[in-house]
Amino acid sequence: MHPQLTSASSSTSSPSDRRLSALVRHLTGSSPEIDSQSILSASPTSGFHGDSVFSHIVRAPEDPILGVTVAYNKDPSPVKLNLGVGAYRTEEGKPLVLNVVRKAEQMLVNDRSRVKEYLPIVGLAEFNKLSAKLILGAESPAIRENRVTTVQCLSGTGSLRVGAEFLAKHYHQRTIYIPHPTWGNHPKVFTLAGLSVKTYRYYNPVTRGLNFQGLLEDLGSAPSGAIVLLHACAHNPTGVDPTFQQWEQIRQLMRSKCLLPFFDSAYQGFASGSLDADAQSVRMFVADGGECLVAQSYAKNMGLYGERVGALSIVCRAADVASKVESQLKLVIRPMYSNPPIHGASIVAIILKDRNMYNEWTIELKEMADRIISMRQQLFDALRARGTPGDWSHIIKQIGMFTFTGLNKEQVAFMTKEYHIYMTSDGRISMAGLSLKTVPQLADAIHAAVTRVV
Ligand code: PGU
Repeated sequence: MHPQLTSASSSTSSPSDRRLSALVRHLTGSSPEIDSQSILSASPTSGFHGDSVFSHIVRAPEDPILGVTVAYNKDPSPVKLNLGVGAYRTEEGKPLVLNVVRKAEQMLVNDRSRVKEYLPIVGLAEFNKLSAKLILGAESPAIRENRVTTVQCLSGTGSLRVGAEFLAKHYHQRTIYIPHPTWGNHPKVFTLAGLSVKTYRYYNPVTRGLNFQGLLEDLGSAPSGAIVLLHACAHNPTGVDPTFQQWEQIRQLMRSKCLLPFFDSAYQGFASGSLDADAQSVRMFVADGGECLVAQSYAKNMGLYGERVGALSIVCRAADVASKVESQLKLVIRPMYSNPPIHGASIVAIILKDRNMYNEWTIELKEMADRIISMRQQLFDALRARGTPGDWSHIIKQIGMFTFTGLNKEQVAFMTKEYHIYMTSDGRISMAGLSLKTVPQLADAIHAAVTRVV
């Protein structure tokens, strides 16, 4: 042993003190050698005075949506059914990788010229261009006039977060109005980005439809310039969207008050089966020449959930503004995750740029949307056949991935306990997780819940 270490082993110091002082001497260069065995053998509790420095930390609750899958995975029942997370399942209850995505991946693998270099901070240029075209329309004057900046982000969530951080840094109004209710992650994303979150009325639980009057009143009394989050289509969790005429009224009101629209487009193509129809709300706001932000996700419409592919577009009034905005977006992204991943964005670019691949995609997308729509009818018919008390017509009226059933927390807990059906506690069910085989099980469970649990 090194003489210094030996001399440190006085009878007054404990073994852990000796290890600590040896480590200090080693790190400060005063001891070129060290008894590494004694450092490595230091157990977490033996040396540093007992408790973990993290022992005060309290266990956080599971996420209200993703936590449903955690609970589902723990259930050993063979009949369990997960209608919590908004993720598409086939008639056989399996996750789906689109054929066109498999093809694109094969092309990527076969192309030996492809490398794994870092992408630029803003991501894959081709992907960004095509994404803007997809949401704003091929003929969009805003794109033609170079007034749009698009950056590749980590799916819809990442796009919202980057947009929010940019606004918190550079926009004069820090208040964002989000619909009530909304996707559970919205308030967290915006608050952590530094915005102050307020809500506007959106849903009427009595009609199970839009509270249009409440929405107009709340946006009408928002301070001038406030940011407003709008679900581009297939509102989550309610499945209730404004009509075309109502969108037009919302647009006029927002423009008259200089409210800044921030669209969350997580379901383009899923509401109606048509990519263009589902982008109408966004295009309406861009057509008037005004400014807006759009967060796009390819999780649902291309089934690229875990690849985390999305884009943030900021539509500006002038090309030079858009280019300065982009320079600042880079400063937001660089310290956050440096630059985005290459694989998923390459898949999307291959599909969007080739006419045949694109057409194939739209067919597969329409099949998914149609299957969801048919599940609505199946569930509605099954409840009617059982004479389940209540008016269930909202199941066929609502659109997109979810039905906001109106079931309360206790009824949801009952269905999970007695029928092994998993859903979020607000009564939202993912219609994409249902199949012909599981509709009767869900209808039985709903019937039992509304007749036995008040
Ligand atoms: N915006 C809305 C309105 C969403 O519903 C979702 C996903 C996202 C953004 C984020 O999607 P990305 O995966 O980041 O692209 N909501 C689903 C998925 C589960 C979750 O909560 O993330 C849901 O079940 O509500």
